[in-house]
Amino acid sequence: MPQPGDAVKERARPEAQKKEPTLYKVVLLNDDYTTMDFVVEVLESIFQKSPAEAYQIMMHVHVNGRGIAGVYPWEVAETKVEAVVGSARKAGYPLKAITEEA
Ligand code: TYC
Repeated sequence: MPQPGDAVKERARPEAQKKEPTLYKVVLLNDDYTTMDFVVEVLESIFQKSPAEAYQIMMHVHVNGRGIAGVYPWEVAETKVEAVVGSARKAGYPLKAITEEA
């Protein structure tokens, strides 16, 4: 039977338990050539946004130059960026997405 005070039962560092995994923002950047419709499609298909939210985010990027498409663990964020850039290039658009530590 484990006893109170057994090393394996104790948390060596209680704060380690609380530590969040590092998250990254996927930031969409505005440009003059990618169509609004294409950006909305990207937000719906790659970031699982509703049509209303996708339109809102797209307009935010259009007006402010940049905006957050989503926040994810590093590998997921990098994969989303690759998906955005891949589909944009395939469609002939210069749309850019970057990751930033959240
Ligand atoms: N500015 C683009 C236009 O007027 C639309 C746009 C929005 C492009 C967001 C990129 O990340 C973007 N067609």
